Amino acid sequence: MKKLLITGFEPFGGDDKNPALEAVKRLEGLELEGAVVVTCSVPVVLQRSIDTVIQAIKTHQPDYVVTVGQAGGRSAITPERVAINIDDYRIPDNDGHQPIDQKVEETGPDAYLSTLPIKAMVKAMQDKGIPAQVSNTAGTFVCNHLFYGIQHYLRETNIKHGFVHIPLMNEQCTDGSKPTMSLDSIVEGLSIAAQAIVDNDKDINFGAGTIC
Ligand code: PCA
Repeated sequence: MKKLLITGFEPFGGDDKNPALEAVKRLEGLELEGAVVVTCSVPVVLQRSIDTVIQAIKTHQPDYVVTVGQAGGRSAITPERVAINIDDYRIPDNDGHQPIDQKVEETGPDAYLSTLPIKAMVKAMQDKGIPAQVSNTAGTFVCNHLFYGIQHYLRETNIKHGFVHIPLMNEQCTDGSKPTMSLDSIVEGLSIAAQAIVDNDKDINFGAGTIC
């Protein structure tokens, strides 16, 4: 039986909830076909985010790692394609760090690509009626920082990792000014994406690019 570690960020930026953490609580112990899900919560803090996930990897010895965070303003579940070696925080993290134009890893490459089958994940979610898209930017805040840091840590292993951004939950924005999704749909989407990861050693060839 394979193991899939799914991590969820804590609330940040003055919010009292983060859909990533709420979703991860519901996903703990989920039995997929051929894998079981384990989870952990992650502080929205520069280095501690990476240290927390590395510790969970050491504890659980997973085959796959999916790190998940909130992207307020997105209307779909978005597996990220690329992590960049830049911290440029528009707001402080939960411990008050606000790096501007600093590297995540001083000696690391400019970018790492996700090693998850992002297109298979997107197609599986779309096929089951969950809005999903490939994203080509994880931003320059703690989500990108964690995505980059874990890719760097896992670079010489067979453990696959990628980051997924999810929309706000319905109750986080009730005035209609931002797109939202129900927690049930977010959890269903992440479960479908998790199964697609286990089912697809190699990604599928499926057009999901964007034109600016
Ligand atoms: N989203 C933020 C950090 C934590 C989270 O859930 C981001 O996109 O960087």
